[in-house]
Amino acid sequence: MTGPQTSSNDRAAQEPSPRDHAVRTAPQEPSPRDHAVRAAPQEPSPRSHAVRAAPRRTLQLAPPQPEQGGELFVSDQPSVRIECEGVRVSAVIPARNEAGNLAYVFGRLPDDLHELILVDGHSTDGTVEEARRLRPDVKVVHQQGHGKGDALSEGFAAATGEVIVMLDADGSTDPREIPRFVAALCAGADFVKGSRYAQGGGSSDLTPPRRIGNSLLCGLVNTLYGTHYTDLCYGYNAFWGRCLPYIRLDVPGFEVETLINVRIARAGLLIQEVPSYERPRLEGTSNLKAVRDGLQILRTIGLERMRISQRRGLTALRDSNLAVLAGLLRRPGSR
Ligand SMILES: Nc1nc2c(ncn2[C@@H]2O[C@H](COP(=O)(O)OP(=O)(O)O)[C@@H](O)[C@H]2O)c(=O)[nH]1
Ligand SMILES: [Mg+2]
Repeated sequence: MTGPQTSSNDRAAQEPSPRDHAVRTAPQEPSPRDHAVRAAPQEPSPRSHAVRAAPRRTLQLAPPQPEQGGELFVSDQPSVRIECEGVRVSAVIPARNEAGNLAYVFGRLPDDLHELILVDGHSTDGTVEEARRLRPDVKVVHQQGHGKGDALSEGFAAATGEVIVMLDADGSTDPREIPRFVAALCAGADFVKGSRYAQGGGSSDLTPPRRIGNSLLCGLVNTLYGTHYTDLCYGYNAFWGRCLPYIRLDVPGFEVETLINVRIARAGLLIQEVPSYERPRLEGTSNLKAVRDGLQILRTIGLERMRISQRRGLTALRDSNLAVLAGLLRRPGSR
């Protein structure tokens, strides 16, 4: 937990600008095998064209080793390491009454993590105490608002690593997959998205209604934004901290992953899917209600689309006003 501190608050406060694009290193095109998802930006810039035309290169990722069937675990397994030199990785874990699951989750974290941030959502089961008992170095953020989206927003703001990994506290997302996510970032991706549908991924947690809902919503986002996502509503992702200004989280609940995926795609960043295996939560019950939260996700997709259209309209209006003004200014000189 050492090294220079970069404030994510500062980063999040910045508005994305063309300069942000210009300063980042040109990402490499991943191979189709690695499920690269290239978003077609809605308002392409010269920069995003340049990125898309980058030469292809195969990303060297650790081969997926899914453990099928949701069987339990193990803290006596050999430890894993991220091994991406000079890159500090912050793990952000939202938790609401997950005390019984933390030993499993924390026990599987890579040894060389820069920091572990647990965002507590007003838990009443001793989650915070258990987290501190297991990992005295854990950074606890006491969430002010409510919901997973709000928790992630507060957790991202507290992160000081160059890379942020978001995963769940219920044991469904395996922390031992973190090196796979970080390797894809270090190989050139801007944003790495876990996918249960990519080859080598899977889920023993998805119920039929959730599977259908996820697939319909994913299809809708792909149609609207020209993406090729294979999974949408999954909470295991990793990204460079410099992507935060593009994400600008402003939703409280489970619609958060969808919003992140839409905004990252709109920004024209290089998105890489990696396979991930989701197990059923170990203890406790899910906070998600399939119908309520499914409808909220649908609403979020619609609102985001409207927001983009309004912005486009305002840009067009501004451009036409500027053209009129330029015409008026030219007249005296042209006489
Ligand atoms: N801090 C915080 N964490 C939450 C909240 N709601 C859900 N979570 C966490 O988000 C993760 C995913 O939530 P979960 O209930 O398992 O939803 P599911 O995986 O979609 O069934 C878990 O680690 C939860 O503890 C919340 O309001 N605040
Ligand atoms: Mg869960």
